[in-house]
Amino acid sequence: MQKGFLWGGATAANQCEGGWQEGGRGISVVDVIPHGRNRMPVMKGTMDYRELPEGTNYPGREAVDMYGHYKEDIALFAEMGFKCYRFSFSWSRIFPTGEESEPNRNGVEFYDDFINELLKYKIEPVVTLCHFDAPLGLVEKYGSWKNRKMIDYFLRYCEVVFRHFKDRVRYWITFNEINMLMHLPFMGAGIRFEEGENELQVKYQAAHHELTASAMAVKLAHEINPDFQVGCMLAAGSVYPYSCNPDDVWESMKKDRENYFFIDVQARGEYPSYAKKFLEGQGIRLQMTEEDERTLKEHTVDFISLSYYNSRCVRADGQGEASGGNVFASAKNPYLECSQWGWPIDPKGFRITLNALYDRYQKPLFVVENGLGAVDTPDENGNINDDYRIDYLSSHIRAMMSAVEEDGVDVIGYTPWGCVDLISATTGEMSKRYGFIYVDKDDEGNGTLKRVRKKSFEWYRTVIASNGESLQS
Ligand code: BGP
Repeated sequence: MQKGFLWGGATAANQCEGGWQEGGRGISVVDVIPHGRNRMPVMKGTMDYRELPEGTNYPGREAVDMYGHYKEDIALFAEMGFKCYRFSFSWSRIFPTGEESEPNRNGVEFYDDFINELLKYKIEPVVTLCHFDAPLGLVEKYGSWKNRKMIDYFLRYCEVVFRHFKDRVRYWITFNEINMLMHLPFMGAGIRFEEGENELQVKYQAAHHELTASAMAVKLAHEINPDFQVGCMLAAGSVYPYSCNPDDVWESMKKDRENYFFIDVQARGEYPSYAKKFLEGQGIRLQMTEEDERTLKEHTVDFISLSYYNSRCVRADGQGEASGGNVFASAKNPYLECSQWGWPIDPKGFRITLNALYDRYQKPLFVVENGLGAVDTPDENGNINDDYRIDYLSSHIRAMMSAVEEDGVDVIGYTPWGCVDLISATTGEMSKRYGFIYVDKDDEGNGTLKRVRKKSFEWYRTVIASNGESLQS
């Protein structure tokens, strides 16, 4: 890979930080998302978290307590040779209710120390501003991103952190997996539906608010420091037609566009014509000012970041077996094996996805999530021999390198997801692990939180040291 390629790892506050009531932090959306069968309805916004029974387990509240372990975790990242580390700020740690005029000093100091610790090891911070969390205060009072007021609160928060970290953070990502808003609106954007509400209308209006806020953040970032690099973030994974039947091909194009829509706006600066027609056809009228349109046009992102876990597949007739995958429903692809959680494993699909995104946008790509969620069982000596994870990551890194070296795609970095074990976003489980570092904690929340290097830890250290050349297990 090219010199300076950003090898690293990725996490997010909502799934690893914990410390939900430490240092004056306010309550966040993630603190009210339960483990268990109510998780999906709450994340979808169809069940009100205030109706959850007593005794509910909220795994995000403690998570893996990176709040109390960050020095140890960062030292382990440094030992693997990380060049960068992608993580997110917890918005409600900085603005507890979202509405304060001044930030919470304790919260800012926490990230000060955190970032200084990274810089001590020459690890480049890559900060996601909003990764599945929003202050619950803004959800309660304004309905979160349904409401245009959110833009102002978000920018107030951006301004504080852009100025404060002006000389220490260069890479920023506005909204994690912005397209998740369509699938898990409460988790993705704090949106709950009222009876009788037109859900599609609400979601696209909220999307417009996020898209506008993102463009305004790009503008502000560049004013504060012209060297800032600001990216958008897509839950990516190309959609294959199930067959060469033109109906399947057409369906796959439509499905891809549901996701591309967001990046088309953030990277090309305007609503694409297919989206305008779609919204019109659905009877959706967005409140959008001319000023919004100008902002979108003039402040597109510097790079496109993405998560890739699996490709998707679609049949126009809706028949056949369904498949799992990173949130979106998909048809089962008979050519692919699946993970223990039923997510297809498709390294070639990674190469295809990278090519498709680069063809479409011609902007640098940053792979900020990729990985295999699997059960890890320590052996009698406490070792974790996660060869399955090494296989998955090796094949995906190989595919990414082919995209770069053979196809000419510009990829600037690679940060596998959950480099230290953390809470799964979709299931709330601890047992769905992604890390190079094992954390002793189970699905019920029991465990010492002790960190243990897995076999993949040493493997990844070698990958980074060899700049991707040494991939075999
Ligand atoms: C992405 C999210 C991450 C992460 C990952 C893996 O959608 O950005 O937050 O959780 O998926 O998903 P899961 O945790 O459900 O296995």
